[in-house]
Amino acid sequence: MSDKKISELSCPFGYTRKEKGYGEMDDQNDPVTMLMRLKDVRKTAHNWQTFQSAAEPGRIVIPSEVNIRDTRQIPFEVDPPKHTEYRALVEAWFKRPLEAEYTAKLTRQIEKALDEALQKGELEVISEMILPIQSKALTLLLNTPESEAETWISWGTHVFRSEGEALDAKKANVLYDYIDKELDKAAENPGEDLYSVLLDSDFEGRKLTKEEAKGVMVLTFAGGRDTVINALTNSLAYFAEHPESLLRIKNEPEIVGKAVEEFIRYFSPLTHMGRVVTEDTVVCEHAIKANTRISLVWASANRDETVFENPDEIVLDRKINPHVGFGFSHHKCLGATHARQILKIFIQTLAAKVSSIEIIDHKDNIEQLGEYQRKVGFHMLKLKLNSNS
Ligand code: EMZ
Repeated sequence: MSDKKISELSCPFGYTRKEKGYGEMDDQNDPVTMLMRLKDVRKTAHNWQTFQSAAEPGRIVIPSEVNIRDTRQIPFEVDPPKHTEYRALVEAWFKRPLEAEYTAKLTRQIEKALDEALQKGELEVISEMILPIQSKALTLLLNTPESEAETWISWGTHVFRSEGEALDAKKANVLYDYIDKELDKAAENPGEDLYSVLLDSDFEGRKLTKEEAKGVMVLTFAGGRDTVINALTNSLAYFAEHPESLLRIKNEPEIVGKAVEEFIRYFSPLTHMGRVVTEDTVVCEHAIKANTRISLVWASANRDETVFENPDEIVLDRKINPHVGFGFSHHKCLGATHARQILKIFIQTLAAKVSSIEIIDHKDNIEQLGEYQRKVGFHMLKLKLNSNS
């Protein structure tokens, strides 16, 4: 193995970001101009008139999902003013992770997962601990029985692709069919879960349709799966290589909020997100044609050396941290409150229970974006966790 730390995610965009500010890649014959600088990314995210999200469903995602779904994800693939109304319907629900009861349940789930991992000694953390944590936490967000997580765990880490492979329509259908069935059940027999709440929501003087509710549910399942898994796995690898940081969190628990933001900045679980250009325009002195795509490269913006001091280092208690790891402007991540709580409780619990972590084996998960290669996490990570007590 090389000397390079496995938790180090080097930024492949640095040269392009400094030299010209944009890169280019092809994606299934639908090219993308990638915006690399924080300032451009923020400005463009703001301008929904020229850079729209409400294109053909799946097209603003890179790699494009137009061939594997017809359902529009809501509010993600909608523009203002409709976006504002949809968002208002779900905003309060997605803030529930701040409630004491929710936090207590989430803490219990994570404590149990870490206790089990400590008992095992050596384990493959993604399949045996982190995917289960993500899935069980999702039962809290959806307000469904915890046992539902077993089904979601059986799908693996990414709902739209087979492990390490291209988009897989058959696999995606497993999710769509599942959501259809759950929505039918909720329509027939309403409860207190997100499906029922959505179907009972009023929108523009009528109830939300089943297709709209499905759009919210697909987003909730897909958007918060591999992103949360990568954030947790990368953080764990970091603490394996930085026991002094784990000790610091234990001794200075008040910095955990800052540490969470710094991990999101540094690991940037979602590399970029696209927009479709509605009229001929110019970015970074580069002409862009109407109906082509640009992407907002959050991962590059988060390493912008004109904004962040020592951008390629993890500074646990970084003071000024205007990162865009959860996106920016009206489309900023709806699940961010939930994700932050998971990460925060995970780190606190880890610091309380674990003294050191040994790396046994790993297999990197590397994204290929045209000429750029970016490590986003791991396909496999075998660790041994050692108990504090
Ligand atoms: C979409 C996206 C949302 C997409 C905030 O990101 O996440 C991706 O992982 C999904 O594949 O469908 O939900």
